Amino acid sequence: MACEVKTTCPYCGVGCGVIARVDDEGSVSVKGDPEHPANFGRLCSKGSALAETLDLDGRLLHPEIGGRRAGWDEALNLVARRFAETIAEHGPDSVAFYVSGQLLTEDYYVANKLMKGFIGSANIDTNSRLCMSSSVAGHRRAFGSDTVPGAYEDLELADLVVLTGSNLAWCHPVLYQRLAAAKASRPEMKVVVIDPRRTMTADIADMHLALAPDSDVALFNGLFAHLAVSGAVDQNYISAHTRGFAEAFAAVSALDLAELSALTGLSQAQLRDFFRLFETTEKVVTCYSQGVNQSASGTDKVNAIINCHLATGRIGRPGMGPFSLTGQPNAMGGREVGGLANMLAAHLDIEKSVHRDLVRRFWGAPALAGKPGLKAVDMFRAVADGRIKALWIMATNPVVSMPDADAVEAAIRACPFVVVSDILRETDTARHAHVLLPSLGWGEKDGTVTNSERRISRQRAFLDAPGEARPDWWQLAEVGRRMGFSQAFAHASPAEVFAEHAALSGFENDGRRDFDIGAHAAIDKAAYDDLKPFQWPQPRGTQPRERRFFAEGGFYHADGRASFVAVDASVSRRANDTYPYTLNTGRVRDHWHTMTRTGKSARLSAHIAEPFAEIHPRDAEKLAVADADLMRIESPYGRAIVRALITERQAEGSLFVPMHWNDQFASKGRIDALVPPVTDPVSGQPASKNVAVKATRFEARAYGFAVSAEKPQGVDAAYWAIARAEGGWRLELAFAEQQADWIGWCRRVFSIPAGTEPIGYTDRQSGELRLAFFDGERLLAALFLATRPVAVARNWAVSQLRASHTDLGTRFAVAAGRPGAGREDPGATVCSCFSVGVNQITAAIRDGCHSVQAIGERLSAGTNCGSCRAEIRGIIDGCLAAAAE
Ligand SMILES: Nc1nc2c(c(=O)[nH]1)N[C@H]1C(S)=C(S)[C@@H](COP(=O)(O)OP(=O)(O)OC[C@H]3O[C@@H](n4cnc5c(=O)[nH]c(N)nc54)[C@H](O)[C@@H]3O)O[C@H]1N2
Ligand SMILES: Nc1nc2c(c(=O)[nH]1)N[C@H]1C(S)=C(S)[C@@H](COP(=O)(O)OP(=O)(O)OC[C@H]3O[C@@H](n4cnc5c(=O)[nH]c(N)nc54)[C@H](O)[C@@H]3O)O[C@H]1N2
Ligand code: SF4
Ligand SMILES: [Mo]
Repeated sequence: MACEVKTTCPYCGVGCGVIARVDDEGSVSVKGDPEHPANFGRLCSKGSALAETLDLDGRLLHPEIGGRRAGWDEALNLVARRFAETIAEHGPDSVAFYVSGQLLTEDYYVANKLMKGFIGSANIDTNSRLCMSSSVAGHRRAFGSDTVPGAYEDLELADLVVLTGSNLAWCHPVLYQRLAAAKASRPEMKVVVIDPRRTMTADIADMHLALAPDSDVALFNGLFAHLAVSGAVDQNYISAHTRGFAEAFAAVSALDLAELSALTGLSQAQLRDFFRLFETTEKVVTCYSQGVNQSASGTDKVNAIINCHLATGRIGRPGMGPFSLTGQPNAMGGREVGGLANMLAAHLDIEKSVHRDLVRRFWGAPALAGKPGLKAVDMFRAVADGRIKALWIMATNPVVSMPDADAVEAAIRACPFVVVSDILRETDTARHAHVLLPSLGWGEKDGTVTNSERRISRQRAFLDAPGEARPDWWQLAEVGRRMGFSQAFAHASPAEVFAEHAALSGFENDGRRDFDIGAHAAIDKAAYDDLKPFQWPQPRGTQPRERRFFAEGGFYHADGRASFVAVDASVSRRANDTYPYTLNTGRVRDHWHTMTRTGKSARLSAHIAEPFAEIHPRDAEKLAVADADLMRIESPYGRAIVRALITERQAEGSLFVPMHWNDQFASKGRIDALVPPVTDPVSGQPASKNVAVKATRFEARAYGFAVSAEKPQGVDAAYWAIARAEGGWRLELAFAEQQADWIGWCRRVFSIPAGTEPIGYTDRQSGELRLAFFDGERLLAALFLATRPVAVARNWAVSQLRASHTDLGTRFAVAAGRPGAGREDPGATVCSCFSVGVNQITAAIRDGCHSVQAIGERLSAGTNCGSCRAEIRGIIDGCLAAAAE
């Protein structure tokens, strides 16, 4: 029977409410939940495409031991036994869990309890170390707790929104849309974007400050000095609620504009304008994300920002405050359960004996960890050098996402015992596991997540568990029980875990700790199933209510005051003579992390189908790299091969490469292989956005593009990248040598049945070769080769996989690689909801559609999720500028 279930999107930290509908035939569709206070019905491109990522293709459906299918009992017994033996022989610190901000709070709680309370080590760290740990550290230095003071509404209420190190348009698209809508209704509202490159987010900015990499501390220290000198500081707030102002001011007071300009690469006029705008606008929100966190000075950047808000008392009031945008759906929940190696559950501090004692008593823990454990980068070092001998990796793919990724892979490969819990059977990490445990994925599992504004929402199951997959919390609790802790891990449902977590948050709290959801300590299954999204805190005996922190002080340092932190403005330049470029890494609009889920969607894969490097035209010229050429990028740690995307949006001297591509989708796209294991000294967060590299043009003898109905197998090319496409797959290729037998190559790679003859065409002079294989009217595969990057119209070629080729003419058109009359090439996909390509948009612009709205009316592009609206605006601007020249 058809049913509708309210749940929460599993992607970014905006935490949008989703209504999933399963119809009578079992097919799933999703829409935004109009009642959810994060999105009020909106969804972005990734959220809208959720239903396309739920197929069982590639899923891990049974436990495996050493590559063979095993039963749950056997697998769990083995995990429990190997962990127990390793601990008995080498002590509790010889084992570790590496978990994820994509776990649900209940999973995370059980993992943390098992490691820190019962195994007796704090060697549990999470991919949030790579994501949020600088924010956590900065919050704790300033506030005495890891508290996000404000709410999303503040972005709408502010008169100035500063976005620094955040590509909100692509990474938090629904929040970006809320901001864009607020700005459209109140045009006097100002937006400043601070990012070395001009991202899509900059398109709504009144001011884009393309600062030099990692010069944020200098910029915000300069702002702090300006605020102090111009009299914009709030002396009452400073004296009533803070400490350390004088020291922090002393650290910045000598900075003059000339020096700041040299440090940040911004002109004095830009600095003056920004400082003045901030000074004269009371309602300011400063949002920040990975351009701030992922840095060797990440924690200092966070404190430099917070200093400016504390100095002006602009915190915790409507439309005001520093705002850390969390990345993963449950980055915040993970912090609440103490998933980081240097935290305890319920925002308690592992380094405080009273806090340890409290948790010990609450859990009845026999072996509460007495000191912080190893942070991610150090954890994998300890795996590499043999200190850690048993490792359980859950809901994260470190072979792709950790810095020094090749070394991380080698460490995992060498580790005596590795357990991986994932939803997929083959990931770059899972292939090295001794034991593979099949987890439930989104739509199958039940639990809670906390979004960036402290709002706890339910994820609810609406699909049956596939195969023998089981929830992550259950796997952990089973292992806990089998290690002899049956009472502590007797939970029978996520509701019971949540109730215990809520009870701990309220235990001996009395308002002394920020995180308190004691109101839910006695929640039963029915109430849990019914739980509406609510913001914490919600102490025992209170009703949910929206509140902000710190407008009236009340910080969590012992004296109740916030700390100013004196931070060093010097900028360390990593690029050098041998490695002259700064490699910056991050995200694209339609892919999620290591692509294990979004890589399944043809629609999402059509936006950007291969790994690329954004490079400034002058740098491209220096390197003799033309558009669509391939580039080799190298650091002392590793190398990658990616497509060149020449654009003035990139700053000279910098390259931007997405973090997403893994070994399943590209030959050499794992960019973290190049990123050194350099971390922030306070937070331990890797500096993934400032890597010294060199770049060269990648020379190939032949370039290719192919489409194939079957997934390409065993592609032996110097460069390849595959992507899902409607009706099959698309493949980009480059070869160091010409092949002697291209037909045989195609037969093998595209699984062409014997006896199927290609139609083809070669031009020996130009080196062009086209081959197309048909099964009756259906295209099986087509390969287009040239000695230069192939210029065939990609989306047109892809669409041929689903077209029927009744007459020989259209088959030859495929082989010729040219759309016939009446078959226009739509161009690269811009709007993934309606599959509208760039060529269609430029044609509409030529026809007089000169606004995003007009394009929407003509082509529907941008009218559903809206994630592509910034790009459409960019295309319009580009076309109109070109026409004006
Ligand atoms: N589409 C999509 N959305 C996502 C994700 C995804 O994988 N795909 N992942 C989610 C997760 S887990 C996270 S953590 C968030 C991340 O969200 P964001 O932090 O917004 O995304 P990034 O692209 O990693 O980096 C943001 C920007 O920081 C800039 N930057 C680089 N160096 C500096 C610097 O020194 N100073 C400043 N001020 N800026 C700099 C980069 O140029 C980049 O544009 O996105 C979440 N949302
Ligand atoms: N160079 C560079 N590196 C980066 C970043 C960057 O900006 N630049 N960003 C960093 C950041 S902010 C982050 S958050 C990380 C993200 O990096 P990862 O966490 O490694 O990336 P994901 O692809 O999200 O990995 C999640 C894994 O969990 C699996 N999975 C999905 N659902 C479930 C489930 O319910 N249970 C279980 N057990 N498994 C599941 C997926 O199949 C996938 O294998 O990358 C970091 N690495
Ligand atoms: S903004 Fe998009 S990815 Fe993020 S939670 Fe909302 S729908 Fe999901
Ligand atoms: Mo993240």
